[in-house]
Amino acid sequence: MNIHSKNINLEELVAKDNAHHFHPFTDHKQFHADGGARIMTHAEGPWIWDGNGNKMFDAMAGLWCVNIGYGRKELAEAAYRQMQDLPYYNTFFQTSTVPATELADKISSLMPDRFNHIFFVNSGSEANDTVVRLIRQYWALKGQPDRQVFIARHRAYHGSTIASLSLGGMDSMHAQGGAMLPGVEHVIEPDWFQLGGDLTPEEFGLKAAQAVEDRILAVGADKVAAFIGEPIQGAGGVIIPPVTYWPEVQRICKKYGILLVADEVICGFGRTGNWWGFETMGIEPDVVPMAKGMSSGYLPIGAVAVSDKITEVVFDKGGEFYHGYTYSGHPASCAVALENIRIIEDEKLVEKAADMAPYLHEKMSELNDHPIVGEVRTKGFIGAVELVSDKKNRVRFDDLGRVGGICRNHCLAHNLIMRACWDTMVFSPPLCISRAEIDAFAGLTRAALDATYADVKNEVA
Ligand code: PXG
Repeated sequence: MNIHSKNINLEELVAKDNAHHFHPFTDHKQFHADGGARIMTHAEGPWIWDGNGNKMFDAMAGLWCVNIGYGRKELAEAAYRQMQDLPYYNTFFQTSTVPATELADKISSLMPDRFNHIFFVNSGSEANDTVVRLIRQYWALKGQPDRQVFIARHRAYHGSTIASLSLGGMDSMHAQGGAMLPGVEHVIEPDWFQLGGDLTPEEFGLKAAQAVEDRILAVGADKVAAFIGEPIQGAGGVIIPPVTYWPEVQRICKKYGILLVADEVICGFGRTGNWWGFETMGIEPDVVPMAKGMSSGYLPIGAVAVSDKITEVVFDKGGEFYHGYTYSGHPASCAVALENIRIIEDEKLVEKAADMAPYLHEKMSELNDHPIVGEVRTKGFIGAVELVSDKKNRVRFDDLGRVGGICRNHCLAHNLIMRACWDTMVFSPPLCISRAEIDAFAGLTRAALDATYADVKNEVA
């Protein structure tokens, strides 16, 4: 490994960061009181090093995105080559670049036949803003301009721009910044562990799907544009729906002629053991926003795959669609995404992840014997560990998120990076990890759970 950031002055960097860096999703008062940023310097495979030389297992693959793992020079070389040829040109006004065109063709080839057009963006948030504008335009062109409403779920995460935030179902985010986009309705999330009560998962899946139909009827079916959902909700706590849920939601959308949007920003590019989460969950979407694993996070890029049903209307009747970004189809990002996809295909990373998934499940499920673990669930290479005070009755600790925070800190102290979504510990490691690395991950998780248990023992039933 050729480390260019080895000789940094850590103290000086942290001071500069405290003085000038406004971080996303950060309580700055707390952050500065805690001593400031952990500066990451280099990484290889699933391992990442900080400025103090700590080698950490990155069970989050960055922010659910570094699917091929860190340190793949081929991607750096693809960007270098492209930047020498053509660092930038736009894709507006009847122009394109070699990698943008090649990537549209490639992504289309990875999807079901009906997805023949790919709109490029720079992030998952932009992808979902594009979804809203495109679908509303589609219905207007179809002569049904009243179809404006999007149905989404509580605890969904679709991004942080106004439209994508409005689609998301995070109450704490909605509480900041005033009015949300009108015309978004939220229904219950298919989270059996938290909301299932005495129902079986299968019964609860049908109940959660019924909430979609109830809301369609309450709003008026002729006013609903689309249902949007992550095949597996990520930031909401890796909510893997019961098997009954998605087929029923699909049936309901078809019944009322409502478009279905599968947000593949986390689930896409192999995360669930197939190329797409909609394959894993048996969904037939009309529109598919994607990002993250598209370039494994090496450069920012996202896209919206649009099915023929929609392009036929929008292309034929719509004239110019007044939408796009300066960096839509950025050539360097497209070149990197193409190289990322080449690696996933050539190294059969999706197939390998599917083959390795039962082992990941088995090792992590061993944690089910732990006194504060209420459930371990996984699907492909995404999963969660539920922290509870009473295993038998699925009872949470008081002050939701507190024990998750304690556990996350113990993970970090054990050189393990896991996210706490309230009291749900979540993981989505790179797809390339070995059995030995899974063993190491499960071992570190148990150590962090033991340390957490020691802190909260007197609260456990
Ligand atoms: N859709 C889904 C399903 C996502 O998970 C976005 C859209 C938005 O993507 P961008 O690229 O605009 O961030 C996401 C992003 C977390 C966390 O804390 C998760 C995301 C982003 C930031 C933090 O788990 N997911």
